[in-house]
Amino acid sequence: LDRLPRNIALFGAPVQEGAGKLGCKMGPDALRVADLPKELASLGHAVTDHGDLTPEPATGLTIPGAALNAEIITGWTRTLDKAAYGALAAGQLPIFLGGDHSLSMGSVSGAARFAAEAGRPLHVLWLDAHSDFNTPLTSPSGNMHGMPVAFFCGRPGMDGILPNDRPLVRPQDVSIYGARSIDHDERRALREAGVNVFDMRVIDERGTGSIMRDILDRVEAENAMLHVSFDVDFLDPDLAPGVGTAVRGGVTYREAHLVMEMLADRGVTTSLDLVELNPFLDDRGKSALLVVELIASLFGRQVFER
Ligand code: NNH
Ligand code: MN
Ligand code: MN
Ligand code: MN
Repeated sequence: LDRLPRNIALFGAPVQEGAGKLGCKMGPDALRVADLPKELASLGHAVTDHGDLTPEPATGLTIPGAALNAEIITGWTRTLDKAAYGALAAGQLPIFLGGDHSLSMGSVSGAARFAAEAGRPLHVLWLDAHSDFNTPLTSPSGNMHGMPVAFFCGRPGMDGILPNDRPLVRPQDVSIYGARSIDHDERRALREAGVNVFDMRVIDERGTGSIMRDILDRVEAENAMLHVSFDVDFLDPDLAPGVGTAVRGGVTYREAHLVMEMLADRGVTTSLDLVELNPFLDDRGKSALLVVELIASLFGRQVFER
């Protein structure tokens, strides 16, 4: 088991323009009020909160199709790409406090850029009720939080947000876990690209342990870096109501902890997003508090030392 102390860098990314409902911009502060920095420090990690980032100005972009607030999201993507790359290059483990899921366009791209230079593959574990594989040409909503996986896998249609020759993530290195809402055109594109999709049905059938073991065995076998992107709506909405696009039939309390505990056992996580928490829709902070509890499991809290 590997439970080394980590050098953790927290970055707030109060972006909400990628989602269809307002409120995600309060996410970073809700996670701080729920004591995320103190919980991580109590587990023995060195934690630095770098406060909230701000998006670079970005104008003059033409994206065909439906991409709402594309210029704001482009600015955030450029800022977050640099923050992720810079933290990893400084030997830190960055945690991005969202903010909606469009922030992962930048955080994952920066991690991919660092991994490419380090000569290691980047794997992505996408914990989400949704697959976020739309492009502006397929999206039914135009909301860019439904597009980040397509963006960092290099699906066409979002040129100019970052350089087109940037390092991408290979679709077969992405595992989407917890899916139960996939749009019609996304489904075909996911299959054609070869993304690993573990939907709720397969989780019910195989169980968390078996699936996570396979995902983590591959990360270790390939000496890959691992970016974990935690969309709060991956959890069942009875547990975590503070999200803008709740879908029933989600991951249970124990299933979610087991995902985190198995990640902690392997110690392979190199960067992390906490996204889609909408404190305006929450019930007395319960979603924020649960996220903090789960992240403590991911960073080594356990019932019984093994
Ligand atoms: N698939 C839908 C869309 O593209 C919903 C995406 N919403 C999310 N994704 N919350 O995680 O608009
Ligand atoms: Mn998402
Ligand atoms: Mn989602
Ligand atoms: Mn626990």
